[in-house]
Amino acid sequence: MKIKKFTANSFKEGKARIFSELGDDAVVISTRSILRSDGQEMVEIVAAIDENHPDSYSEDPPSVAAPENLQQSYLPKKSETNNSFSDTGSRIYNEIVDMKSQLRYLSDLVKNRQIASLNPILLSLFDKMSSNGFSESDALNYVSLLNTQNPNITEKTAIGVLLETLQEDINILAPFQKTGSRMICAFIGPTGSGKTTSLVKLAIICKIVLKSSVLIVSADNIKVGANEQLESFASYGGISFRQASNIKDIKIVLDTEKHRDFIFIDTNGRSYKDSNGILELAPLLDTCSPDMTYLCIQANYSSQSIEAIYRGFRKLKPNAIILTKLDETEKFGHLLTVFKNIAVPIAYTSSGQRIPEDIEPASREKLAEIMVNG
Ligand SMILES: Nc1nc2c(ncn2[C@@H]2O[C@H](COP(=O)(O)OP(=O)(O)O)[C@@H](O)[C@H]2O)c(=O)[nH]1
Ligand SMILES: [Mg+2]
Repeated sequence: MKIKKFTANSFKEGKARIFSELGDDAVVISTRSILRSDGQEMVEIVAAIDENHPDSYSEDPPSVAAPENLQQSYLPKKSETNNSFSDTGSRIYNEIVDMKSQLRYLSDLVKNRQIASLNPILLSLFDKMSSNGFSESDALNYVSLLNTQNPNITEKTAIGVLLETLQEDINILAPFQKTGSRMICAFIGPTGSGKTTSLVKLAIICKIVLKSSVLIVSADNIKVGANEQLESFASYGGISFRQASNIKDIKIVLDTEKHRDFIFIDTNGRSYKDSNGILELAPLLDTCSPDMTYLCIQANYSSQSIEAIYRGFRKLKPNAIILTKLDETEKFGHLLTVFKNIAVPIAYTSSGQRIPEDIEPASREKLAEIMVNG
């Protein structure tokens, strides 16, 4: 297969050159709009031709090595070329690929035009957001909004309005309070996501600040040393501790600890990819029927991973998220995708290992601030 990159003034011109140079069976693989250094908009098209195809234009060796998957997914297989039905199929397929490329080209074009229409202040804000982890399209959506509101906006006002707009998109949950009846809180999430540490931090805060009667229960019977670790944390905070290695134990604990204000239940970490493993926790949670189930997620994961973790644990019906390891997170703009795509609010943020200091109720202001300014 031969792959070649073309740069042209328009998509139409580029396609004409592709067909004249590579032949009628050339396939457009990708298209993007680019800006030349003199500001001229150009289109860059990557096209390919299967040299095994009977109509292929040349016997020359390929100028660029073609990845295996491109050969498999974009071009008709050689055996199919003798079959008119397959020919029609591959022609339709090529047209779809072509249309998708054109759509991508058009969306790039719109994006480049939007960027070009920004004044220098909004352009530098767009750059700042992009380098702080926002996706290009999110950054552009927000600054374009500012552009339409007031084209002569100052930097200070722009940042102020941006922070306010972002805050509206951040869904948070107020910290829990003593309610007068027993509150059961379960902590779930991937291994190492900070479940045990967050649980102990909150348990100590409940005991000291809310002057509550608190019990910590370890239902983590997989991780070696998990019970001992939690027991020593509990004793460090002067908090009662019980272990429950099965559903029967949990029932006994809940029946005999009715006088508590709070019961905090620690669970085993599970990989978000292990849906069976996650579902194994369901009977435990059904038995406890927690008032709150906190899903602990590390903020330093990519937005795709965070969303995948949420999707993995969604079956256990978490009510809120505890975002952990903010202190080990480089950029925060990616969290916007999380706030927009995950229906569950953020309850707490954790920014360190110190118990109990390094946890606080989620704050829209602080989250928006770190997203924009790092
Ligand atoms: N830097 C940092 N470390 C944390 C934070 N939360 C938890 N950790 C550490 O991450 C490790 C795993 O935490 P742990 O609570 O045991 O995770 P679990 O497996 O989900 O229970 C421990 O070393 C914790 O001290 C945080 O917010 N920041
Ligand atoms: Mg743990």
